[in-house]
Amino acid sequence: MLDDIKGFMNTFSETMFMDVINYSLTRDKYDSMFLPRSKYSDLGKLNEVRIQDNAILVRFDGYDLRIQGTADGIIKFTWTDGPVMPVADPEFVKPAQDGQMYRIGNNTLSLESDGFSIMDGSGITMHREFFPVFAETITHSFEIHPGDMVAGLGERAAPLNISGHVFRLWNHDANGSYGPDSDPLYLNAPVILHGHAGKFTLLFYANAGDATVDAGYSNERRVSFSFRSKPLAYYIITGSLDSIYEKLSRITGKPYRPPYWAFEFQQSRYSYMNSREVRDLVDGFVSRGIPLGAVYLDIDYMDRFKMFTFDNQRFGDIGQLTEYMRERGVKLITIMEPSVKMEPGFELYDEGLRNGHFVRYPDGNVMYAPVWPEMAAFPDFTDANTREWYASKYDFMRSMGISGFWHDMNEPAIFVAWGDNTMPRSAVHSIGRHEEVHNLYGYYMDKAAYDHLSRIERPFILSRSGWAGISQYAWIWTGDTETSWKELKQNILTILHMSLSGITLTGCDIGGFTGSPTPELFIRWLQASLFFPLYRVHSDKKSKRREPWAFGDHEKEVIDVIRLRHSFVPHIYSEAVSSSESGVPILRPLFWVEPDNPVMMTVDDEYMIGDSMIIAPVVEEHAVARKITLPKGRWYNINDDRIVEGSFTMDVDLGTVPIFVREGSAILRENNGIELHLYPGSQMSRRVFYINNGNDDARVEIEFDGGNIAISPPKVPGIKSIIMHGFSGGDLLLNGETIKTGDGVINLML
Ligand code: MIG
Repeated sequence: MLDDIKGFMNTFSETMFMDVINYSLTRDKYDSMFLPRSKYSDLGKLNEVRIQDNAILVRFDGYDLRIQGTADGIIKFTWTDGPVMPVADPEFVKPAQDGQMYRIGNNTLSLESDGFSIMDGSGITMHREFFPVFAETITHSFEIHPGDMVAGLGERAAPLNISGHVFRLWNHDANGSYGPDSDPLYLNAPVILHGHAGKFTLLFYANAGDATVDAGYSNERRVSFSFRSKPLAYYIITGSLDSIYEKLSRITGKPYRPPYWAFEFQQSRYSYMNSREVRDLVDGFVSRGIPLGAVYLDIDYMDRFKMFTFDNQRFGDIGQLTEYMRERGVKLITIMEPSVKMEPGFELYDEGLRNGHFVRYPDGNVMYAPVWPEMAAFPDFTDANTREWYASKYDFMRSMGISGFWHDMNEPAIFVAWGDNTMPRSAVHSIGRHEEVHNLYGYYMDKAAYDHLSRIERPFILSRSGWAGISQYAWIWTGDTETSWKELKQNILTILHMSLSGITLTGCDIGGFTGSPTPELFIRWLQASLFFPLYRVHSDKKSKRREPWAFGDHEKEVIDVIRLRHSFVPHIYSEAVSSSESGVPILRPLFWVEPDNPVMMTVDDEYMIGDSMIIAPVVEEHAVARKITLPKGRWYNINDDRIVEGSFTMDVDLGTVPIFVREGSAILRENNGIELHLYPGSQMSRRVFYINNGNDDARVEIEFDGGNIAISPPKVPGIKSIIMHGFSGGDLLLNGETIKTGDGVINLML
């Protein structure tokens, strides 16, 4: 505590204490004067149901409900209007009436006395919901059963199955450190997956305001969303898990296609303080031959935390630094914040003020609040002109050689003396009151940068906050996690909840943000994160150094994991391209492939990469053995090419990373050039992968049919060699030509 106050005094000027108190007072004053007390009128009774154009209209006393659906399993319910959300409606088809039932595409909707049910083509009830209750909040509920899977809601420090818990949807700076059960966190997405009897339904609410989600806590048979603001509009999506996420991405936006380099190992800390330190860091990697894709500059690179500035003393030679790094193949990424220092004469501030780009109070006064640059104004990113104005400043950063941007504090986070550490609820944005659109602040900051930068290249933006669909603009990391074994385990699930919310470009601070991991914990964290799209070491100011060579006797083990990751970069990249095509998340829980097996619902310490690989990282301290559960089918242990199945226990040491490849798969590996590893199977299978060559990605298809393998196009561009696994003698046909495989692995030079 005393330490924190001392730190505060060293960082900020004397007036900062008063600023924090003044802001908290001003916020409370405005909120009490201007926030309307919401009281929604009653639903009343149902008067009429009819089909009009491509919708079913259901008229209640208080509300006109519109139900629309697609041919392939999306049904939209619109009960009210409200602020415009960044969603796109899919193409709706005309429903058909059949007594009390309505056919919408391949689903059937039935109207009941207290709600609706949705049945699939075989007549099985997929979803049953209740008429909403309009009172001080708007509450919408649906039914769950014992043993059902409930997951999603964005970034959650929760178990894999979230039923039995209560959550809040309100993007929130976790105040410097969090562990399991902390709620809410930086990114909330109103997306929830419900699995019952091997079938899944997903609900997506187009609402970015404050909400509480009671997931079977008060009533174990119900999940209830209580929204404080409008709209009440939601999409119900049915189908296979793959098709559910493809359909969700049609509404919320598809993940973008990221640059290849962003998947390489990244080193960060709060903060590398000057150019010298960064050069030494890069030299440290280069001289040891450790792969390094990017280095981050945290807030101390700026001149008094002013955006788009560099401290002259410490980073006066920024252009030379980035040039030095470029020659060594390393990118530099800078932290960016939404706050614009209130300082007359500071051009960014003057321009923003002059052109009305800042968020205001309802009476028209600009809303100022203290954060790193002390009193600051905040761009209204919900406005397209403001977005373009702010994002055009990134050109300066690019001209200094900065390749990527790290969006922090964009919940937005504000320093307060008491109360909520964000903007006043009554503040005004172009699309609504802050309380109605709060969860979109970071999303629109990311969109600003993305829209601008993507005109010239594939951008890299790493963001702390966001909303559903954020992967079309930015990557997300799980923020200020504590350094502990339980958080290491938790973090895997936090990432999977994001996947199950359709957010696919994710990662964490490897080693945890606050604390200094033992070498063992650090190595296990590197291993557990092996396939996270973002692979970045980052930590707090007070933490011990985390460069690979800071781990003494364990330096080699640390470097081995980083090299192992590096070998998988082409494959993870390929999965990311597939995800940008399909909308299906890269990382998945095991139940994805065996949704009707209750055992798979309980596996919470393994994850899948696409549908061909599983990692079962060791996440227990001092472990000497690891229990592994695999979904049905035959899997290759990647370390010895043995076929394994079902459940078994494996001996492990500190270097063990259990990884399994499904038979009938193709895996790309980097090894001084790209190798294509083929794992033939007993059944026919088809795989698609992508190989990056600069700005293009070559699409390659492989068909496995026993010992007969067909690759198209036959000469795969950019591949150094093909490596066959699992052949013990016998002949193999590759594109019709016989190949003698001999024993084990062979290497085919093309
Ligand atoms: O108020 O920029 O989550 O990664 O190092 C803390 C300093 C601000 C929070 C981020 C963290 C970053 C830190 N930031």
